[in-house]
Amino acid sequence: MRFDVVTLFPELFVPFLSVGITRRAFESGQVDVHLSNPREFASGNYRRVDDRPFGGGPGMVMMAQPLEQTLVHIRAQRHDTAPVVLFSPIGQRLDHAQVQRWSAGSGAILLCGRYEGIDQRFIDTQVNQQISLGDFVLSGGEVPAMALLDAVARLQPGVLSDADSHAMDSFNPALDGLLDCPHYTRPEEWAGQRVPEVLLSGNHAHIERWRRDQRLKLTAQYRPDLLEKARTAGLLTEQDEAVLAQNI
Ligand code: 9D3
Repeated sequence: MRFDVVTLFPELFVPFLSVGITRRAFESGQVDVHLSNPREFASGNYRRVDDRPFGGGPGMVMMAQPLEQTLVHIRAQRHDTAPVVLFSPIGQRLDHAQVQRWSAGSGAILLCGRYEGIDQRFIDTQVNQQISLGDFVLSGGEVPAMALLDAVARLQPGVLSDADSHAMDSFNPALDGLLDCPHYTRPEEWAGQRVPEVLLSGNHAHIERWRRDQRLKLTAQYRPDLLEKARTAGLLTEQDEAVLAQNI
């Protein structure tokens, strides 16, 4: 798959693409990321990419022309009709289901906004979808674009050391949409706190039941909305309900 990122700050992506478990996916081209800077496609001696808003008001607006020229350049390289995704606070919030769809697709053109926004005429004619990271204000779309690329890259086959360990992620349908259980590693006692004995027992049935119980309790405590979803979807057993009833 190929992702073209349109950003005024391509240098932000360079360290991101070269570290961690996702590095191999990016460096091998399994997730092929190309960076384009609209400033290179802006006209005039000053290569302006932003201007003052018509009608007045604070901040600057990204101009349509440099963005359009950037798209022309990208479209000439990609022989497809990849969708243009704008990261924007008004977009639909990114979730695991969306990430799974992107990770099974052939890529997209990811547009990172800066300043107060982008000329609406460009959005109306060129943008297919808007994605938000949540209801808080960032200074641009670069961090959301990296979030999407990171989430997509780690779902690629062979990226995680244990080929199936993302089957164990919170939000993965394989865990019935419950939060993940707590994890422990050596030493068995740290700062006066022991690891739960069941995890040292070697009894895998007990361990799995304990982990399921922890997932249920954590989800009830932190994300009752997710628990209700799992219940409505018929994913909770009588034993699950009994565990939940014990600890209210
Ligand atoms: C004063 C109105 N602001 C909207 C809340 C203007 C504005 C603020 C921040 C316009 C753009 C931005 C930059 N944000 C993003 O580009 C962005 C974003 C975000 O701020 N929050 C969550 N997800 C995203 S995706 C892109």
